[in-house]
Amino acid sequence: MEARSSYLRVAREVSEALAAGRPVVALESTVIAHGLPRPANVEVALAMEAAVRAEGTTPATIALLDGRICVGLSAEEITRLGEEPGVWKASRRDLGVALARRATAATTVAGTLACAALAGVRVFATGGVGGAHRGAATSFDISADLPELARDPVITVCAGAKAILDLPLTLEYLETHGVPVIGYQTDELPAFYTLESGLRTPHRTESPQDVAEIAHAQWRSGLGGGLLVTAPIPAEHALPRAAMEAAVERSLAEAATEGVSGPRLTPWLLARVAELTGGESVAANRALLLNNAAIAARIAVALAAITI
Ligand code: PSU
Ligand code: MN
Repeated sequence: MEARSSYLRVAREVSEALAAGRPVVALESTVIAHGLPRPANVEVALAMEAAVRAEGTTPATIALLDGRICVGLSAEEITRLGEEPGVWKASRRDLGVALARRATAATTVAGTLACAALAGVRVFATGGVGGAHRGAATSFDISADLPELARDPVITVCAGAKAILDLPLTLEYLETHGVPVIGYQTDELPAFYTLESGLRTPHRTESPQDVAEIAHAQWRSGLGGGLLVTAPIPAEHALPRAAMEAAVERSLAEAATEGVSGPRLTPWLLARVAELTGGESVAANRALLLNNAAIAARIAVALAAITI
């Protein structure tokens, strides 16, 4: 195993699993600190870890604590991220600053991918990835999640991206940067709370085994880079598209009026959409996160079986 810097703390359970070639699934922490309301956030984070374990896999929730990149957190540390005031939202650009300042930082998809890759974790479960915002053609507001998906050899399992974004532009960007977007048992790109987006994914898969074979081919051939698997929310938890679109339109208009932009924009829109759709959206968010955790765990099991 390559030498690890003193900035990286890999939990014993995780490092033992990695050394033995056993499956590990990375989990992000921005969803705990900024993506879900309290107290659901900590409960959902712990439930995601349990969903990963239920598939015979080791969870590695990732965050920056006390000047170190922590891969694998205790329940107390997860609770700290969910409850401590002033937790940073760390994308790739923020990681070095947060380490030097010893900030408590939750990692976004981009931040988590970068840290997972450092630790050698190959599979990651999240809710929705960031993307090109509506108006990105002039604002240039494109999440750092997208280039990071292209950069690291990690499979990311998500429920697509939220309709707060420009989804066609997001797919274009991923194509340009060479990220395979693979629909999980569907041809349609899911839009987080809703099953349908009206957009097709370029590829489709039926099984975790198939995803593992694709990743293995991409990596062992030397091509490298990441893969994005898009799994729709379980149908019984999906929200109706028209109601979602109305909430999204209203939130976007309010954000523009209030001049919200930059890293604040995504959490602001997420919170506003959650308010407008009531508690329903939190229940749906929980359901898709647990679904993605279980799918990622099955992919990790299949990948471990191939790479042994
Ligand atoms: N989308 C969601 N829930 C989230 C996020 C996005 O539905 O919690 C978070 C993720 O951590 C993602 C980040 O990586 O927001 C993207 O932020 P930005 O658009 O500022 O890059
Ligand atoms: Mn942005």
